[in-house]
Amino acid sequence: MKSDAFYQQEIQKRLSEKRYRHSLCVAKAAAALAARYGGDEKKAYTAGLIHDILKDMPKEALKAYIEIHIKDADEVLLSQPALWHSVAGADYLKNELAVDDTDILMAVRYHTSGRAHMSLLEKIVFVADFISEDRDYPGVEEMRTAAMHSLESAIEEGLNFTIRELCEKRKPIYLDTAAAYNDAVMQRLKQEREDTP
Ligand code: DGI
Ligand code: FE
Ligand code: FE
Repeated sequence: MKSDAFYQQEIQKRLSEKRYRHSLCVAKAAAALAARYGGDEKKAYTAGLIHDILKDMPKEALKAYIEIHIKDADEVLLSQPALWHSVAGADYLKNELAVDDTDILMAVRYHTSGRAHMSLLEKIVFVADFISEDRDYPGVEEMRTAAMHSLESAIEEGLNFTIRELCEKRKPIYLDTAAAYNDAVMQRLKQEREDTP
């Protein structure tokens, strides 16, 4: 593993000004969420910093990278360019940029799709990506409020939003995304049952 200063240079080289700024904002938001929820602030900052490292790689190059390096890529993954940068990014960070921390690699790998049973760091990066300072989509304030309440509520809100958007655009739902949504809802229902006297 190299220093944050090294990774900051590496992302600045590869990303547009806007995407570079987004990465710094996600790093900051992730560290703040880690402080709030008892996570590792340093790892959260690093994971946020590097989560979109391949976001600006041309689509054809990303596709080629996936075909060569990601042996278990399924049909949905191969058909959805929006998912490529996270899957390829984690592989690239591990093999080309000396990232050897599995927690961080998993947080990068699943930051777009989510998955069932995410680790604390995965949840933190997933949510930080939705609420970072540079975000200004309609509903971002509700997401920020949810994130202050619990990571799980923010994850459910985020996935609800993403899945509805995918349906509206007639796009497929990656199975990990569906599983992440079910996991969030089932956890909430279980909690609600326990809270009902
Ligand atoms: O890289 P960012 O823009 O910061 O954010 P991100 O990595 O969360 O990417 C968001 C995009 O990913 C958004 O346009 C929706 C898309 N996406 C998320 N889950 C799925 C998905 N696209 C498909 N096709 N299927 C999914 O399950
Ligand atoms: Fe991303
Ligand atoms: Fe991002």
